[in-house]
Amino acid sequence: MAAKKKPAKPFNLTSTELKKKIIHHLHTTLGTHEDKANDKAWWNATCAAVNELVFDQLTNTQKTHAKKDTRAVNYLSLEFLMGRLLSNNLHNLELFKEAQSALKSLGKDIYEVCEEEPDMALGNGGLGRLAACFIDSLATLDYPAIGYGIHYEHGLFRQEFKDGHQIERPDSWREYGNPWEICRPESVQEVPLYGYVETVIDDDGSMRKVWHPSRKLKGVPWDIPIVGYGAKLVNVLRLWESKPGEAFDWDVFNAGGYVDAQAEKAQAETVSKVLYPNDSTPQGKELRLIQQYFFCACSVKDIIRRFKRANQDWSVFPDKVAIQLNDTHPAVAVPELMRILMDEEGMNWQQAWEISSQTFAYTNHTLLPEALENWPVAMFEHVLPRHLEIIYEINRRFLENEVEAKWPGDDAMKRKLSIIQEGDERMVRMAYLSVVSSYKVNGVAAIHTRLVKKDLFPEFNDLYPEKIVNVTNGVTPRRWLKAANPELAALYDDTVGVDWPTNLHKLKDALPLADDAKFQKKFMSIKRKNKEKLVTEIAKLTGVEVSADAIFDIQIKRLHEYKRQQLNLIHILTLYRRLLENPDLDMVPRVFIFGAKAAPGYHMAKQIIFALNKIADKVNNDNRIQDKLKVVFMPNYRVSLAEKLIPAADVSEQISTAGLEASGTGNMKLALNGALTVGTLDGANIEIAEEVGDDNIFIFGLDVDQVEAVKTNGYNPFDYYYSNPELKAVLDWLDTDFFTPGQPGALSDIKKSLLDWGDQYLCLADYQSYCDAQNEVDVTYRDKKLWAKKAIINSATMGKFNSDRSIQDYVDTIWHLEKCPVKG
Ligand code: GL9
Repeated sequence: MAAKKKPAKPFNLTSTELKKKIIHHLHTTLGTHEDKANDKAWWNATCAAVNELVFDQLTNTQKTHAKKDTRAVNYLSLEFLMGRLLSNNLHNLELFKEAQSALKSLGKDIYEVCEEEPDMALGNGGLGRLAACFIDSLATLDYPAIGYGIHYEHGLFRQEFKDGHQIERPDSWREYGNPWEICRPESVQEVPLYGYVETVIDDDGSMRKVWHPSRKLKGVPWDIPIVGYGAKLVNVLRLWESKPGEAFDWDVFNAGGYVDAQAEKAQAETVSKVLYPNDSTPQGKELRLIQQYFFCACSVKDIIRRFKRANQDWSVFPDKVAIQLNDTHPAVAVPELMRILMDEEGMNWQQAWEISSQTFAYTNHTLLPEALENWPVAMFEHVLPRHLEIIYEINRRFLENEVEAKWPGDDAMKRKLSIIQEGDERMVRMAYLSVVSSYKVNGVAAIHTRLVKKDLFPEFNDLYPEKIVNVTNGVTPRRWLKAANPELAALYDDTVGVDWPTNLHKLKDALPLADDAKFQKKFMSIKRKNKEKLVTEIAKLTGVEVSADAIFDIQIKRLHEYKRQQLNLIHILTLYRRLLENPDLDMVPRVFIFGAKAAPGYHMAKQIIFALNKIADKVNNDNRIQDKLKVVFMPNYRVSLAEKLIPAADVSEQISTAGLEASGTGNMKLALNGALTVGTLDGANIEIAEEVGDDNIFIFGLDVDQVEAVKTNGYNPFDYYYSNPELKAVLDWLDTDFFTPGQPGALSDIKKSLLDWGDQYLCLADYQSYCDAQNEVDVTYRDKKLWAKKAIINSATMGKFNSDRSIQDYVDTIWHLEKCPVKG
């Protein structure tokens, strides 16, 4: 199959021209020269050279969008997990090769230069990374869009291990500045907080509410250009930094109250200081609510400012503006818009609600009950008194009109659906507020959406039968294949043509070659090279020596009991035990690789990390087992590390309890890079299985219906413990001091959680089935040709999981945007 001719590049820059630009910036922007510059300076100079092109195109885009005033989506998210930008921007500008040879001629290796970039880790995990993939796709597809978030000074903590325990260290991604961002002081916004609400009766007898806030913050916007693939369009990610507002007491400062004034300043700046590191369990902390309100208030005002530039007629607001709530975190934007429309623009409730309820849409990302955000009413009232009033009124009208009409006289139903949860401590249910106030609600994978309708919001689904829709997640193939796995990308270029990065279904054209010995060899030798690179990285980061001949079996994701790293752990112990009993056991050598951060306050998650580290110590240093088993826990898992791990994976672990992983996105990235999934019928695994076919995935364990049945019938983990001697032996091992010499019981909590504490996530119920699936992996891997075929099929059938497809689904079912291309 011949490769297609490449379309014209967005910038026709030769490597010599690019080199000139880099040197120019080294001299004039960095104030250094070739003999003195370190890699950091070269990185900065290369970024500056890239920015010359990007900023121009950003200005073009903004001019075009302002002139055409087309409908845009505003993606509100407390998290954007961007990772590094240089390599990605170079790929999207189609200048990576040119930059590579420019730097090479300067004696620099582009990959080493790219390593200088700190990750922009302004997110916790899947939800934040999804937002990053989505803004890439929006720009690539020529849709007008803005991402709004917080300019955290410290992103997700840096993880270190001390004696096997996780230690959290501050992340300072922009300690020495960040070349990608532009401060926009001309678009600063003011954010009121606290205080009280006054009811004013005007002369004509009408009533008005006036909020008298007692504090004001200032929101300073920082813009990060988002370059679409082909660089036709450059959208922005606008991140707000908090500063003391105008009300800041300069008089106190001048009167000698230097320390007090500084303290107040520090408090204001605290709001955007740090990302909350919680994965799925919100903390009811006042600062978190203030963070949410702070960025929503700034963003809503900014949206209105942009709207007013071209419009006088408020009724067209919902035609021009879509606001997507990335989970309930930005839900306070709803009462904020209502407040502005009524209290500042003078609309009545009807008019304001008409606009607001046609503007917002909400994405639900999880069914975990503990993840649903509920704010104490008392705290809400203290911080946002006017917003609480508005929420009460939204609730009153919802209950008295809609719920009453559907279930007349049913007070139990009203209590059940009320946005305000009654009880000892009254709570605002942010998910209910979001559902009531949005014109569409979506889940993130087919099964997840089904469960959102059936279990999470069944009454809302009866009340609004068209409202809940599915948009299955996706990942950007530019970062996760083209940039992360350049050799596989080049193989696809040669095999299916060069337009797969925007039309991932094209990879299917490689399917007829899945059986072709020559193609298999090429495909697997790329995998081999990626594994060898990872071998070096593992040695560098952990000191553990592993062989690229082994199966690389990878589980990378946040550490959470529902994701069941502990199930992986007990299977590893099972293999270890078998090997100790029979060192000549015939098994394909396996390296189990983990990457995961635990929420700092999540005890069991931290215990699991500790246990895996201790088991790794023991296993990796046990000569008896002849290197057949290795365990590696890579510290500080993050986007840039994922980019090294994913291309080197043979096996992808996606083993959550069925019904609990809303979608997953790592599952898509790993399969796209030719890993075979060992997984449950959960989240997007189900859709992955549909694409690759049942023969090309190792499915095990209970499905959603069986999980439900087991739970209703009364699950008893001891039944499995007593009936499975191998399982019993492995769990009992955790009570000894075998892995923690001198500290018996140091790993006992894991056993307890799987037995005494009820094994909430049904690890023991799925244990045997998991071991069997893992045995299948071993058997299959021995047949090199068969494995290669399956790996190729996995990669080549991932077209559906392109985030461009997700975005097009959002556009078709929720946002209804029109493309607005920009000329160069
Ligand atoms: C998550 C889900 O748990 C994932 O299954 C899903 O793929 C992503 C994106 O939709 O959203 N919801 C959630 O709260 N997180 C997710 O990853 N958590 C984090 O981002 C830490």
